[in-house]
Amino acid sequence: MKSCIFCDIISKKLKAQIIYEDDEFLAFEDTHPQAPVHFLVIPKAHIETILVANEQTLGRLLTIAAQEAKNKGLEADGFRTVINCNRHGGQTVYHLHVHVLGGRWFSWPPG
Ligand code: DGP
Repeated sequence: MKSCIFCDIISKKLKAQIIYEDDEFLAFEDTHPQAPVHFLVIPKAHIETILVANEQTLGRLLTIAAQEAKNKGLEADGFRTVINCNRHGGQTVYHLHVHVLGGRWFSWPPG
């Protein structure tokens, strides 16, 4: 497998501000925040894109995303979850991740 930034975060080779961790999932602050709150939720298994993720993984990712959004106080005003996929989706890190963004208003449709 090619080197993967998020696998390095999972193995603690690379430092990150971790906000949630269990045996199979991790959530941490994004280093290039696009909103006052911006964190990522990832599976510890190296799954490249949403296209090859199973139902259980996707369910857990979104459940943890919502749980940590609530912990960040985003429940009342709301927040946005994003999964970028491949080139047109703007994916830059090929390890499946859910972005959770909050603390400001987001336009629709996205750019
Ligand atoms: P995407 O474009 O959907 O593949 O988003 C990748 C995100 O990963 C982007 O918002 C920036 C974030 N990111 C990239 N490298 C690092 C890193 O080393 N640490 C952390 N915490 N986030 C990173």
